[in-house]
Amino acid sequence: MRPGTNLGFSCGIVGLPNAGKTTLFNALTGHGAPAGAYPFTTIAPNHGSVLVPDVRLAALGAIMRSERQVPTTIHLVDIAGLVRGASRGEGLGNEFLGHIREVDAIIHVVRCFRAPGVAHVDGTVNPVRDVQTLATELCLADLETVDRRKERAQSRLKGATAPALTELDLLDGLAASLNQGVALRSAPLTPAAQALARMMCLLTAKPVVYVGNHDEGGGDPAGEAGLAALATLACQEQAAMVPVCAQLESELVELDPAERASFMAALGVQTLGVERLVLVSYQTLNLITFFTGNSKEVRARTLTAGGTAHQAAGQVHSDMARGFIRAEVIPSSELIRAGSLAAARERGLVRLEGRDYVVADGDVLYFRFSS
Ligand SMILES: Nc1nc2c(ncn2[C@@H]2O[C@H](COP(=O)(O)OP(=O)(O)O)[C@@H](O)[C@H]2O)c(=O)[nH]1
Ligand SMILES: [Mg+2]
Repeated sequence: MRPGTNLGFSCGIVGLPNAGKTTLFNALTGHGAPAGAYPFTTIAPNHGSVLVPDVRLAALGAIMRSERQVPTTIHLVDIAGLVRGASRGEGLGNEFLGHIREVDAIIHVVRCFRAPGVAHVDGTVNPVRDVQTLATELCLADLETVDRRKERAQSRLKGATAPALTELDLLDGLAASLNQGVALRSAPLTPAAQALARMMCLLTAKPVVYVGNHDEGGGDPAGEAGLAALATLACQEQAAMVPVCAQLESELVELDPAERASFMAALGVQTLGVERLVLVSYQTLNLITFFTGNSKEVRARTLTAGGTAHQAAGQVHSDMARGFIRAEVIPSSELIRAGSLAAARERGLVRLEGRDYVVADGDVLYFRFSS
């Protein structure tokens, strides 16, 4: 699940027990994993894929007369609720944090709904306190990882090699931030320290998106105040916050599209929070979409912004990257305006680009390669 591979991009869902993580996972994936009003309902992590909505796909499918339209996806991992002391093995323990070491970004679900029937580990609903509880656990978990690596670097130091010395300095810098409870993503790190934190898959170095999980319809001043407090906290951290009604949306996802539309109209809901969340996560991960297609299928695919035509070819197939010759490129907006690839070619809108061409969001790519 590393960036730039065919396995795609992934987000790990974290939060206290009963924050609504599994409910959100179900709303995102339409999976129907069991959610319950007791802490630790989730034991083994749930894995799933979420479709990234993109209106350009349908328009391109119509132009290419494709039989199938295949949206791009983000991989999701929903883990057990973490409690205070998780990094020391409380609750289901630290091993569960291991399930999210490999993800590219973190979705932090924060409870802003009251629901007296649903227990809260700390008795009351308080989003800012809950964020801090979890953030502390993630810092402690990272600190443990850093300390273990420091021990190894120190033992190598007996031969006093320069790399071990440098690494030890970098690790000390990481530990200093974590000891102050500062997430590495917010710490003023040198590029070398940032690279080490990423290489070690440290949790607090990953980008985060906060989800304020609230009840629909407003009319709950405490819930509204909680959302506002969470939004302020996210702003201070320069992170994104998306309000989502996970319970409602997990029910809507079960309906067929027509029924869902009429329910949403009746509730006065225009867009689903989960759709906004997917798009915000996409932006947070600095991802773009390009398209490939023919009469069989048109497909949206994901690339890190700044990725080249050669890397894009590698997303499609390793053979295409290996035998890459050139790519024909046209922005989807121009192809859609032209009405067909033939018309676009006639008007000279299709460019030939080499392997180092930097792909733009929305580009349609036709690869020429030798097999
Ligand atoms: N009222 C209300 N209940 C919710 C909401 N989201 C989740 N729940 C309920 O809270 C309980 C715990 O949810 P779950 O998704 O299992 O939490 P997790 O422990 O974070 O995975 C379940 O009974 C859900 O139905 C919400 O937005 N509003
Ligand atoms: Mg759960």
